[in-house]
Amino acid sequence: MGNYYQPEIECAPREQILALQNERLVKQVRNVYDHVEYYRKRMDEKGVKPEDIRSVEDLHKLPFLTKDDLREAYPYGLLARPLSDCVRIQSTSGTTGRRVVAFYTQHDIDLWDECCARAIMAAGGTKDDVVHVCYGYGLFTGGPGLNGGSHKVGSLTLPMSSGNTERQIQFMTDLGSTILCCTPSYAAYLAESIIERGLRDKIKLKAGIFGAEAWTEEMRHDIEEKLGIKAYDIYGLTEISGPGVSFECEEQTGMHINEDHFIAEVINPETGEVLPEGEKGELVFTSITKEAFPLLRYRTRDICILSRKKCSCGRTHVKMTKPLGRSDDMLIVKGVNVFPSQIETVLLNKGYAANYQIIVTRVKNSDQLEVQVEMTPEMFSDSMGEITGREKELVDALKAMLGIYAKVKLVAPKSIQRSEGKAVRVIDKRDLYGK
Ligand code: DLL
Repeated sequence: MGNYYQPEIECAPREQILALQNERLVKQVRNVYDHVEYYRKRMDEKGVKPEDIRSVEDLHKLPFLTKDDLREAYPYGLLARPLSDCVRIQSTSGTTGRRVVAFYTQHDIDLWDECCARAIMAAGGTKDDVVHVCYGYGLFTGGPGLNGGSHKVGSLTLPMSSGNTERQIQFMTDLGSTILCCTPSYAAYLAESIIERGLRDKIKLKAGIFGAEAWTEEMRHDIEEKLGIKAYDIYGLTEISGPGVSFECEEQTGMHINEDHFIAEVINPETGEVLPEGEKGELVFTSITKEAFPLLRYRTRDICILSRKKCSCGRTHVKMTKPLGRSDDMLIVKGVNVFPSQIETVLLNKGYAANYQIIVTRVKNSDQLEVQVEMTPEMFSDSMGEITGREKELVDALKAMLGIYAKVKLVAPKSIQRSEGKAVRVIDKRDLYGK
């Protein structure tokens, strides 16, 4: 028997989930049409009436919503409840420089917390756990989301927020934290710091719940080994609530999407056509239980694949792969598509830690790709010959993976600035789209 927060819904038969989705979708469409002018206008423009949407099968008739719509409607244009019913806002971390503000009623917060509680219990969490949350607290959804989930489970919650690594480690050892929640890049940094201080035997961690940024399987193994834990992925976005839109179970073959709250579709990002299960495309969500800020057919720009294969954990909700890239962050270097995760895979395979930066410039109309990589302390050497040899090895491995030349510069351990939130992996200096 697995460890579930709401087994009756997490493991419900497919027909039951579908019936719930149909009922909630019909209500939500009517609700936004009646209460949100922005939706009414968009639906009228497309010639769709609420009564045209009778089940999930009709979802494709609705217009998509994008980040541009959110910006256009900023701040209150998509609110479906009076502001006096709202109790909270959260906002995106702004890694792409665009802010989005999402609103929540108390009921929205409760449901969001439940989604995070499902994720914590899927990672083995119980009321006896000490949940160490070092996602940022504040406008970012990471801290508040996992904090709320941990309360629902009844675990002892340490609302650490990000930063101050000394203090993180001290609380972790003194209070015996058992579940660590933070970005994978911060988990890797904490792991390094714990080992450096010789405290690996003093920590009691058993699991980690890491998300909010892309990370590879190689990075997962690295963190698992260094901290002696099982590392679970968690996915979400501010617009749809925050962390806990989907989460990994012990099978670790994708993340279960909380389908009683969010309907997932995968589309061709070029044409908008809905793709069949198993095909790779852009993930689109419809929130069917949100009161304050319900988004219909919201384009996430995250590229993934959905799967309804039976899961050994007993959960019946559809699974998504880790985001395999974004339809808008893929780098095109010398005409070749480059995903930062491909570069990370090469580095970790060659024994480097995930401390690197990708710098793209354009010199005389020619793209230049440079990867700066930190050496591990064991690799660090004064011998130029040794360093040059290592750089050449990486150049060849990157060429094999990407098909193009990337200059490699090895730098001293700890010289690339650490992030307490999302790591800045790519510096694109080309100004491709104008300022
Ligand atoms: O990052 C919410 C979150 C907090 C998720 C804590 C997980 C843990 P935003 O700042 O709005 O929200 O960024 C959302 O981050 O569209 C993805 O591109 C990326 N992302 C989120 N989780 C993952 C993940 C939070 N597990 C955007 N793997 C999303 C890869 C992720 N990318």
